[in-house]
Amino acid sequence: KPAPAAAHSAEVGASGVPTSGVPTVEGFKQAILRHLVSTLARVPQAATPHDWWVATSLAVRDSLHERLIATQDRYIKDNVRRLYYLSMEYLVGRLFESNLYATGLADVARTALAELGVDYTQTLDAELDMGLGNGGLGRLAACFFDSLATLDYPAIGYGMYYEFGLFRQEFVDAHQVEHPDRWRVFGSPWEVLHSDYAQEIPLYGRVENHFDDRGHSTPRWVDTKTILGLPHDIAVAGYGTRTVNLLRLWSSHAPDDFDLAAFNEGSYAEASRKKQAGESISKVLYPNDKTENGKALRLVQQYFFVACSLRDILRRHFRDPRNSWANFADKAAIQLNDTHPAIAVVELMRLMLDEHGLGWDEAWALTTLTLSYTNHTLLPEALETWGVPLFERLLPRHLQLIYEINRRLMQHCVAHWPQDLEKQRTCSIFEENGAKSVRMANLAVVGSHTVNGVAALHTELLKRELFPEFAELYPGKFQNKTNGITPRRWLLQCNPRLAAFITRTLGHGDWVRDLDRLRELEAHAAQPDVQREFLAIKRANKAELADIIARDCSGLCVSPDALFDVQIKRLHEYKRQHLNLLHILALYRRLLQNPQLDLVPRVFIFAAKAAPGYDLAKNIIRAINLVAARINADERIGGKLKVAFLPNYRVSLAEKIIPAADLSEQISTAGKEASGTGNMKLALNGALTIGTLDGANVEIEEAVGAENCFIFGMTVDEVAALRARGYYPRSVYDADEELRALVDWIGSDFFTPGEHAAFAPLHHSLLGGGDPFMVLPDFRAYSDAQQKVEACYRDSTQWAHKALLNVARVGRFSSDRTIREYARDIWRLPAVPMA
Ligand code: B1H
Repeated sequence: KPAPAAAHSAEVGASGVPTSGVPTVEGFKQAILRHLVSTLARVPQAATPHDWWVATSLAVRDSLHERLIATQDRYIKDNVRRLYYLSMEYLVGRLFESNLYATGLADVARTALAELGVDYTQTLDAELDMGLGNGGLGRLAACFFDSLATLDYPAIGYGMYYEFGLFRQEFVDAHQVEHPDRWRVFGSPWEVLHSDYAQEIPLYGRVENHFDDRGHSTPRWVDTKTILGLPHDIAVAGYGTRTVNLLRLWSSHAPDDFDLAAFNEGSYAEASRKKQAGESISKVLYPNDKTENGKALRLVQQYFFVACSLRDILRRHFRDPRNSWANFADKAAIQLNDTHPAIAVVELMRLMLDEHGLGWDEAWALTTLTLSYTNHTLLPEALETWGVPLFERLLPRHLQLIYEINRRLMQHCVAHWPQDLEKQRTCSIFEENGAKSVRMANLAVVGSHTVNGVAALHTELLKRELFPEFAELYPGKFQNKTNGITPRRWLLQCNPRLAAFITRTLGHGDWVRDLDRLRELEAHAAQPDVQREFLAIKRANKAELADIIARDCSGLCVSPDALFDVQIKRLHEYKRQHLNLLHILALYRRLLQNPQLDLVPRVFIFAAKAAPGYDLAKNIIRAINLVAARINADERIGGKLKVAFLPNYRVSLAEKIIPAADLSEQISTAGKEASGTGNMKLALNGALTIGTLDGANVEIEEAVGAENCFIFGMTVDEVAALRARGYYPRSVYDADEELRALVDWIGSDFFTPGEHAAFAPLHHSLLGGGDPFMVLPDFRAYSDAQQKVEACYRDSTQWAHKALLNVARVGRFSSDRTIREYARDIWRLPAVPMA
């Protein structure tokens, strides 16, 4: 008999922390079983998939945390410059596989689980998504952290530890119904609570002036209430490196002495009610992607997590005797992910002025040397403003400081535009029309050294349309940083067939850390065997998705040979899911008029959540669901059209849809989608784009070539010109007979027998409501582009060639490229590779 294998391959420890190497299969099996018994008190025979998932995750975490400690030790020892990323949202999804890949344990774990008789897919499907974000903005933050660790950049992500992430969506009678997302009721193996880093945060109260002997007054923020912040740490490991960074997410609590008086008087219930108020702050993620509603709790959330994070940053800085305020800006770069954390401008000033005794000029210099701000949208309804009375009640001292920041800003503006009151007014942090309010975007621009947009077109519009005065006032402050996606999750993990095929074809797997190397695929894209294999992979992925559609869409049966036409994103008018719906209706109508019509069979796949208060978005969901029911049941069209609306769109579902997509719908009104990132994920997985010249679509067309995607519709300038001329949907409607029939159809009871005017909100938005996102004038161009798609898809060789060229040419949309640019141009952040 051979000697039993060692549990670990030997390895030298770092910084006095014993470090084990990658465990052997045998060692890993033992670790799983040990966690099963010691943590879960389970025997293997009784273990559920959830138990196996926890036990395996804990075994992975052993390696993860050793590396985390080693990384952080190194950062501390070398007193490195760090990036601090402030974001209200991290749409992480599942961590099981990404941690397996990052620790190099993927194969070991697969074998170990197999030898234990445990199903791998069932195990990873036991993990609930960490859905602490709404959509693209939150997912971008998650991709950035994958890249930051992979590229060895020292970074800490600060955010909120929501008890409930984005709601779970269900369809009942075709309506969206929301349920709480109880993602952590059973706990999470990925997090660690560090109670010694708790923070106490003041809120409410009032400002008092205290006069010293010489009559100088100092303001004091008094009679505040205190909220306790607890940090929950989640390790984020890089791929192919030993660097492990941290997400530090804050949960809110009432302090221990929350109301001793009430408690001692026996008012236990009253005391615990106050405790609940303390905990409510981090209870739930606001689900209103882009629509601000001025709710006090949301501002409290923003301030709470910013205040906790800045205190944590200062604690870390001053813990090192080598540090002082003099080198603060050398050691910290703080990025604001949209305006949600913009209160950081003021809180950092307040900490320096009121708690550390710095003077205004020094404090302002340090603040603006440290902070930078990313803008993610031009939509006016998403630009945050808070009423001055609300500010006064919650953060009275901050309001005072904003007045002073604004006074100095206005001096600058008056000096720059002595005659132009309008420009001065536009730059003011205060909106004075009607109820006075604080404009967080202006605050963020003024308090940052750099402001960036998220795609070339978006940044141009940012400078030209949203902030032309600031662009003039601060030349050089505005930059572009086109978004990206991590190729680890969005190709290697989600599409193992395509990933293995690429590695085989190129003869290496270096593309996983250097996505530009996909370019080498170009040389193979015209080879028939390569094209055949690509199509076989796509078909296998589509067959898997077909099973999911059958499971999640009440048994709906779709053919993997049909064209899978995919639109997956939040439901918003500007994203124009209703333009897609009009096209579906057009095909259906053409088929009813001519059952012999030779159409390429298509499956239209949707997944989208609507903000719970967004009635029109919910009406569009209902319309798609009811049209789907009607079309899917209509035997006259011989199964040529199917419509599947998958419920509960989330990261883990995206990972199953994207590898199976043939066509990627990116059809927003030009100028409205800041970037888009789903467009990149779909192209990377070999879907062709049908899209407008909006957001990053512009750069995708540039990268893949106009002949390898389907661009249609009005440009930003054409949209503006039509708007200026005066746009009347009625005139487009009158001039296009087919379009007229389709709009009338939506207004009829055809899809809702017995229910009158079910789609009235949608119908009204298209016609009487002025069609604000210009769906009708883009319809004909869209329909024509779809005919080109169809013709191209019939020639599978040609299609495969184009799809392969898409994969080969989208390397620049790796978030590794994006992060390198931020590190170089905005953060001035050196990488710190672990030995
Ligand atoms: C994006 C948001 C957003 N832009 C407010 N703005 C939110 C705004 O909860 N809120 O209050 C939540 C989200 N999200 C998206 O960011 C853009 O629409 C996409 O085009 C872009 O790709 C993504 C990442 O930059």
